[in-house]
Amino acid sequence: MNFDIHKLHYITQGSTPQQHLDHLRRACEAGVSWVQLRLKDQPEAEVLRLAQEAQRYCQTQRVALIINDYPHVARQVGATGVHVGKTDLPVAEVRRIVGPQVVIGATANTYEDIEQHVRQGADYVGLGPYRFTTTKQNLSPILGLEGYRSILQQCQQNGLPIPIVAIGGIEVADVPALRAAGVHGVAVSSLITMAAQPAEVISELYYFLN
Ligand code: TZP
Ligand code: MG
Repeated sequence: MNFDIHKLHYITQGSTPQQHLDHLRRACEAGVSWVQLRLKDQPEAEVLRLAQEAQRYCQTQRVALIINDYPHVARQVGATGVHVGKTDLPVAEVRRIVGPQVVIGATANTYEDIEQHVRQGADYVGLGPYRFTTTKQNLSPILGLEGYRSILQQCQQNGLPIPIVAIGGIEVADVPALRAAGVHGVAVSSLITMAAQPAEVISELYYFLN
């Protein structure tokens, strides 16, 4: 399927499930149109409950909801997509669970990761981390701008047809160089969650992404 993968992805964070939902709503009210519910260390039943609530809200706002880690939950709630990382199910297996109509995003840290995700049918790749961040545990090696340049160059040389979204400690000022390197978009969590004026940050991000 040819999905419209948005250029700005907001990833939830929070110390309680309710905080994830509150942050998700705040980000949507401030202008994001693509959000990833990223709950860690919760029973699947709780993830399902929150995903249902998030999906109801996102539908009223015409926001795309991506569920991190849980393909069955994504399918059950009718989410736009699911995102899987290196320690989750492989993309091909996720596709068997969710079918052709659901967006699959997958995390990559190397060119080889991207190649594998493309081969298995991913719809976008989250490539990172750009720089150190405390938002994610067990970070893969930091790529920095040079890492993106070299990986994206390999993608272009080999004609890998997939939108690549940069992630990990990204700030507004990073976006022009990342776009020039060839990324499709960026995924951010703290930048929007911690912003005193999230709408301003979001409009700056869109300015550089469009
Ligand atoms: N994957 C790589 S870095 C990261 C994830 C989920 C966290 C991104 O959050 P932040 O706060 O924008 O660094
Ligand atoms: Mg995961």
